[in-house]
Amino acid sequence: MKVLVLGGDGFCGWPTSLHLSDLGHEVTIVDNLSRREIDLELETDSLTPIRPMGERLRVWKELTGNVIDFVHLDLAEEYDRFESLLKEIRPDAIVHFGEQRAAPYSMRSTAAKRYTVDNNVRGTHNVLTAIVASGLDVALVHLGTMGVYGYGWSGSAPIPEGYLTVMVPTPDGEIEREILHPANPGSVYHMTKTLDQLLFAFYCANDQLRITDLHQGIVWGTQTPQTALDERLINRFDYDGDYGTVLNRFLMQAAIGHPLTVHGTGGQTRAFIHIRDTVRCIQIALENPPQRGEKVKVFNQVTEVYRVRDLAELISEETGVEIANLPNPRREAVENDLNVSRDQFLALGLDPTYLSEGMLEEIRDVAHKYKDRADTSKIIARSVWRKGMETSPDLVG
Ligand code: NAD
Ligand code: USQ
Repeated sequence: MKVLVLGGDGFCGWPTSLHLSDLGHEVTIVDNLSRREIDLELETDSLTPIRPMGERLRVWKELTGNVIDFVHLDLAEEYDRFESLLKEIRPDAIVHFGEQRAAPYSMRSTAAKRYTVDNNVRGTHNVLTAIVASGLDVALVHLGTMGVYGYGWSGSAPIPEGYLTVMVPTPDGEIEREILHPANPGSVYHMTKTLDQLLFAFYCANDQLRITDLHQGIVWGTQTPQTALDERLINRFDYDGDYGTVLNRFLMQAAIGHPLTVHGTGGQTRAFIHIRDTVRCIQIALENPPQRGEKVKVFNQVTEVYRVRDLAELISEETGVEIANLPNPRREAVENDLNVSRDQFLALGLDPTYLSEGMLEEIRDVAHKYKDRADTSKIIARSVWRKGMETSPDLVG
């Protein structure tokens, strides 16, 4: 297949591009490198030493003989170039990772809120209109998030894969309807993903586009077999208060002996998936696209569910590092349960990497190895959901 990977320089997009190239697909990465620019803005950096795109692609070709092309393009701002690119390459499939993906970053300022909405919603809409304009029968796989459902909204009922069957009261009695699960975003970033869902529903119904939306949980881990081939192919590892996600942050904090930064009581329950399983899920989604005329196919892309304080206790027991309960900079439920349906990927052959197997490898091979690159002043999360909310001072000097 010819595959365009939008956002292919990022944490999920880079290992996915290598995985698909390794399988023999012709991959073209499209990215505006905005994630690297945001690191400069935040004065932080990946814990792992990621190399420039040109070097990454040269090394991949040297080691495997496989060529990946790269197009520097802004999906939100450069519509005409994107439409021309589609017509020129005529891809069979597009994988869309190219959005601003950090909830704390999306809440840190008015400018960041506006940027996140402009970038994500315009970018996704541009992708959809370009597919229609090109007339191509291309399968689109989009990375959505578990956060579109809200956490614990349906109590102990499992969160279905995208759709909910409801009874609608009418004067003539109840009628059964299948609806998109109600949207319950907890940040401006998560809100953009709920808007993406409506765009997909419309273009699927109106233009019969073939779309898969992957509602992914929090991705942890760093390396895949391909990124581990050579240090110059290494994947990024975010640990800062805006972009670092909870499990990788805890693993990095354990490696440098920093107290584990639990927000509040750590009662939030979230879904997780290892990066090795992310790339496999994308492959499975590409191999099982919806037919023309079928509704948007939604998968819950998660393998495990943990409460944040249980994660902290697990890592603390394993490594001896202490736990710190800090003021929570977010507005979120103090405690929530989460029960997620995740049958489709397992039925299609996914064999997950569980935390019990991957945790020590991650601490030893990545977090500990690169611990000297850590800037401890970037660890505490300081982007608050509402002005005036309390945040913690740095815990180490
Ligand atoms: P990332 O920030 O590392 O990668 C996103 C990439 O997209 C970056 O390389 C960035 O430069 C690029 N990009 C952003 N806006 C663009 C634009 N307008 N034009 C071109 N390129 C653009 O993020 P990630 O962690 O790899 O996440 C990828 C996708 O997966 C996101 O959409 C995110 O919402 C989703 N997701 C991520 C996680 C996670 O834990 N990392 C979990 C669930 C879902
Ligand atoms: N948390 C802590 N301590 C920390 C960091 C986070 O207690 O040091 C808590 C947060 O308060 C939150 C939970 O851990 O309750 C998860 O936070 P996170 O930053 O790991 O995850 P989140 O903001 O939800 O976002 C990440 C990705 C996003 C993706 C989402 C999937 O950045 O792109 O969409 O995970 S999900 O959470 O399933 O919606």
